[in-house]
Amino acid sequence: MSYLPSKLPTQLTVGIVHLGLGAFHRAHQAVYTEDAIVSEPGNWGICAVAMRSRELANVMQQRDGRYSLIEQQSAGPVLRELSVIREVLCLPDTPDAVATRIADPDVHVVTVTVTEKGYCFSGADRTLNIDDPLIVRDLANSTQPATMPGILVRGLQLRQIAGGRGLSILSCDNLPANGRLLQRIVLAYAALIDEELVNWIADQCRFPDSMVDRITPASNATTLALAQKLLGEPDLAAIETEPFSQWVIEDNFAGPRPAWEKAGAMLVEEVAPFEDMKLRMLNGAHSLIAYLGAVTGLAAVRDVMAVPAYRALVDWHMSDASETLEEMNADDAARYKDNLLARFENTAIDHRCLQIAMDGSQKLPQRIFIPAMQRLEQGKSVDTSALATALWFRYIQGMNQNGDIIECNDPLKAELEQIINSDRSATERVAALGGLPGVPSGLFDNIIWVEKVASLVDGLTVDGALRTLSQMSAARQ
Ligand code: CS2
Repeated sequence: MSYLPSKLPTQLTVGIVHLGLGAFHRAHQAVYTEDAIVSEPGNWGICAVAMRSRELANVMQQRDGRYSLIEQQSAGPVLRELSVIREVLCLPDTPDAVATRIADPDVHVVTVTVTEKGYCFSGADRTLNIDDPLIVRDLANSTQPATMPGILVRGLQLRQIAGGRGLSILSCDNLPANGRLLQRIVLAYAALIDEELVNWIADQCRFPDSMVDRITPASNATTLALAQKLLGEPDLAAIETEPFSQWVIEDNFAGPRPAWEKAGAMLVEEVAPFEDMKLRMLNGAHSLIAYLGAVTGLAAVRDVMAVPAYRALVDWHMSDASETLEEMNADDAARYKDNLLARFENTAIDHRCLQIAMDGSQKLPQRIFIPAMQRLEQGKSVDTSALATALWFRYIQGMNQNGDIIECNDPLKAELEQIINSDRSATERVAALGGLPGVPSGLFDNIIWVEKVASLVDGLTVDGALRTLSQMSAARQ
């Protein structure tokens, strides 16, 4: 059957607030929550908050939170109707309603997907960036916040004032130790508001780490046409995703939570090994593919994977990345890698390179730079990571090798362009990237790394990606 209606009851009150109503939340945590309620009933309806997009909030409100999820299975697409989202709010329109919901005694869990830059951190130690103009604005107007840290702290403040119980606040973004990061950011923000609140949050709330995984491209006209065909009516909120899904959660909650383990999530003591595996192998390879596609004019991940030399590069990169994972044995790594290659090759998934390429300054440290540093320390080759970095450099330059313009999308765009478009040598410009906030300067102080990246930038500029790669592969030890 290619249409599966939702099995949830009509009556379901809100027990979770989710910040960041993107496609990823609707393809991942919402599905686990809906399935968990089917296995073990409970009032775990979701209040989903759009952090910026009024358009999406409107579409979802008109459908009372219902939406279609198309799973691109090998036997063909299957459309599921999801109804676990019971309330949709738009933060810029109703910050008071969002804060009140976070303070609601029936709410026990807040989940967060706001992407890396939504955490407003800076520095190698990733603490709250109090100079971020959005944070400055929120602090000046703390009852009407627009940022994730701002709204969380406002909601927690109302909760504390009402004498409520602590909350479990679960980061679901692709960042290492994401729970601890979120806790650090929230406590630092709260410290600028009220010292008592800091103690209450530290004492009463929990911030579990979690690793999330499901490849979910942004919806496009093809998604909506397919949804209409399978559903028999239009659904502007429809999204599509791959069959694979994984969620590993630190078992560290302040109070009740849905029985996510009944829906396939793993509750564990320590998430770090799973996070490193996924960030370095899947996301690292994704960024490599994204910049390769952007620079060579290939639109989607599947198009890059269809070029044998590029597929071999992705394979090579993941093998190297897996060697930095101390807790993973070679057989498991090889299996995981083969699985990822197959997922990237899924021709039913139109995952745009430019979507993944965005915000590289926030993504590459954990995906590429830190593992590369580890390999350098062990005297191992860093060719594939250096190539990913050189491709990123070419992406920022703003033109692909066919002469088409690429629009660099990054919160540090101005700083990046200033470095990369200056008239210094390639080596000097690559070295200067180490001065950017969040980029490990140790790596960019390393002359082996800097010269390798700079020579690959020259190779890409003069010879293009295929020739540069074939020279790099020929020299592979
Ligand atoms: C991607 C991720 O856009 C990106 O940066 O690498 O969104 C990736 O698709 C997910 O992490 C897969 O779970």
